[in-house]
Order: sequence, then C-alpha cells, then structure tokens
Amino acid sequence: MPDDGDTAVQQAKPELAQPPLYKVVLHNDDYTPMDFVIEVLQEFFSMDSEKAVQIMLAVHTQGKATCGIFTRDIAETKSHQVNEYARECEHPLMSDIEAAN
Ligand code: TYC
Repeated sequence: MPDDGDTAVQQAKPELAQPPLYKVVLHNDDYTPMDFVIEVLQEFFSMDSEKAVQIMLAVHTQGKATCGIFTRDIAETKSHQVNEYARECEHPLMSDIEAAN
C-alpha cells in the first residue's frame, strides 16, 4: 500500500467493543424501613444522602428504580450483596439485575 500519510491511523489499535451493561434494580415492598433502604443505597452504591433519599422515594412511589449501571459481574455481585444484607437484617428488600442496553 502506498504511504499516503495515513499509516498511523490505519495501524491504530481498533477500539474494543464496550461490554454489555446491566442495571441493578431495587424493588418496593411494604415492610422494609425507608431508613434501611437509604443506608443500603449509601453503603452499596456510594450515594450521598440526598441521592439515596431520591432513589428510595422513586422505588417507594413507582415500584422499582435503578440504583446503578455496571458490567455483569459487578451488577450481579452488588445485587447479591444487597439481598444478603437485607436477609441478614430480616427485611424483605429485594434487588435484581436487568440488561441496560
Ligand atoms: N415501601 C417501604 C415503606 O413504606 C419503603 C421501601 C422503599 C421499601 C424502597 C423498599 O426498595 C424499597 N416502608
């Protein structure tokens, strides 16, 4: 191929495809205390208290809300950690994961 000056561009490393992303979704129930949900959102999703209250109220009023978007392994781990912690504390709070894209 003639050197047309584009050699550097043609040989650049191709971009890797983005990995599929997953939402961690928190579900409403009638029994888990609001303060416990806020604590979970702060501890497992690093939210400040204002954001945690906002997401907790979105779940409470709409039935579910997204807590964060991650690669599959991280989303599965976070959802599992939330469900285990809620179970240990004897609250029915549940999360799961959904494909984000
Ligand atoms: N609905 C619960 C209550 O009234 C609060 C709640 C919010 C529970 C969010 C779960 O994911 C949840 N105490």
